[in-house]
This record gives sequence, C-alpha cells and structure tokens, in this order.
Amino acid sequence: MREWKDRMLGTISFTPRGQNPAPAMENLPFAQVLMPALDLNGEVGSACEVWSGKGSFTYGLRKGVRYGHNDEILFGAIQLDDAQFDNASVRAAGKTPLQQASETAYLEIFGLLDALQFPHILRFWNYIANITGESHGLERYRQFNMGRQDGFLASGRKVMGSVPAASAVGYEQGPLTIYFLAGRGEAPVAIENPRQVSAYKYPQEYGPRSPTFSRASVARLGDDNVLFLSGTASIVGHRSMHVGDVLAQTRETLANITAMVGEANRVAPDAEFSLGDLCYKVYVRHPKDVPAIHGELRRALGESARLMFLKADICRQDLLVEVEATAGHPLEFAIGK
Ligand code: 3EB
Repeated sequence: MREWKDRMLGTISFTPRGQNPAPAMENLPFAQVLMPALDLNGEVGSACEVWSGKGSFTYGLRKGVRYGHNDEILFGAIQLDDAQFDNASVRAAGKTPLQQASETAYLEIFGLLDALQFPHILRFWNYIANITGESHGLERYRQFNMGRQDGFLASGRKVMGSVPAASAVGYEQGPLTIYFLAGRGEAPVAIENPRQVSAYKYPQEYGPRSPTFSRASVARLGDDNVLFLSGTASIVGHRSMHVGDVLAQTRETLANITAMVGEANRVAPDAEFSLGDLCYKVYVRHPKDVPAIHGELRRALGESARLMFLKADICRQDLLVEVEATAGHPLEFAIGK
C-alpha cells in the first residue's frame, strides 16, 4: 500500500464480516464492502482495490460523497444505509427505502460532479445488500433500478444510449455502496455488446425500469485510452444461458468479453486492447466454483491477466459468475492481509 500513497485517488476494501481495515490514510476516499475476497481455492479473505493517478491530489467530502481527484480524473464513493430512508415522507412518495437511497446517492454524486466540474462519468460500481431479496412487493435489484434511473433523470442525465458502464452486484448485509470514476475533457464513448440486448432496453419482465448502464466505455485520459467493461455474465440477447453450468457460463461470459474488446478496438483502433492486458474482478456465487472458473479464465486470458475473485450474489438468481474488467489505467489489486 505504501508505494501508492502519494498517488492514490481512492481505495475500496472487500472483507468478510468482522474485519475492519483502517483507511490507508486520512482524507483518502475509502469504503469497506462486506463482500469477502476469495483465494484460488475459494477460501475467504480480504482484498483491496486501489485507484491511483499522477500529479497533485485534492481530497474532500461533500454531502456524503468522499472524493479524491487530480486534474483529469475523480474517484468518489458514497455509502447509504437504506434503513435511514424508511420514513413517512418516502412512503408518502410511494417509494421504497432502497429506491430512495439509490436515487439520493445518484443525485448527490451528480451534484458533486457538477460542482467540481467533472462532467463525464467513466464508470459506476454498485454494491447492494440482499440484491435478489424481495421487500415492499418488489425485488431489491428492481427497486435499485428505479431509484438509479430517477437519479439520472432528475439530474438531467440520459438513461439510454450514451450511459456509463457499471456493475451492480449483491452482498449479504450492509449499506448501499456506490463508487465511481469521472473525468474532464472528452466524453467517453459508450459501447454495446452485439451479442446482447442493451440493458437499458431490457423488456419489462426484468423489472418496471430498465437498468441504466452501457456494456463498456472507452475514454481518453491524456494520451491513454482507458477501457471499462461493465459486469458481464452469461447472457445472450436478454436471457440467462447455461443455468446450473458454471463452466459453460464462464465460457459464455468470455465470449461476451471478447466481443466487447473487439468493439472497443473498433472504436479506439490505436488502443489495441487485448484480453491478457486487462485487470479483472470476478464475482462468484459459490466459492467452491473458483478453481473451475479460474482454470477457464486462465486458459482464455493467459498468465498476464490480473484477476481478483469476490464472493457475491449476481443480480439474477440463475447466474453463477459475473466478470468486469479495466484496461489502461493503473488499477492495483492488493490481495490478502
Ligand atoms: C446483466 O448483464 C448482468 O445494473 O448496473 C451487469 C452490469 C449487470 C451492470 C447494473 C447489472 C448492472 O444484466 C447484471
């Protein structure tokens, strides 16, 4: 951790319950997600995701959003307990607590970006407790989707077409945690997967409001092209494929990732993104599946790909694995501790 200390934008720690890592330094945007990391045997442990940059940094806290930025990129994180929104005015508005927490989080994030003049979201990460559980007559992931979309709309942001890349995954218990990267300069280019229906066009069977995310984005930061692949699973069209077969799901996910890296290289031909250069976070429903998933990923991605495994609930109950990835930015994973 020490070697990044002077160039950190922010850090996220993934830990099992009962472990409380100290923030790496004062002021540094930091969030703990009670989502255990997994080693290659599927054993539970801790891991850190560190975002760093160059130049001089400013750190702050505004309306619940912790942030760190240099001249060109901003990292921010917000954690809201949905129980906090279980009150009469939220009920009177016909919203659920998680829906309101999600909407509020997005409003505060977009407010910060307007205030600090980082207009372009590069990527969002969303961690939602009990994501496939149901309350108030609606699955919690669907409640989140309603609040997120309302947050976008109320902030004057588009909810189709050029929307940010994202992940939304579940963990057992804890606050809604959202972190993000934003930039100045050129807007990122949103990329869709030719093998999949755009998530913002999912049919109603997946919920009253479509999820607001693109399959990937490519951004230019200084002289670098940066690629953000959204959470990617075994979905073709809009349907989950290979229910119950973790190896086949991993292969389908790899086919989706390969398709998107192809699209990214079409959009940014000078970038030459390749599967082996990416940095991957792999969400695994059952820790016992890690060796099989790891074997399949290594075979396809090679030895150079950086992989981090986390024990997570994928937002559809029939999915066993989901993979996100980044290229072109000095993301660091610190495993263990
Ligand atoms: C999918 O493709 C799987 O709601 O932000 C992946 C990435 C998924 C992002 C989100 C959800 C999200 O629909 C789930």
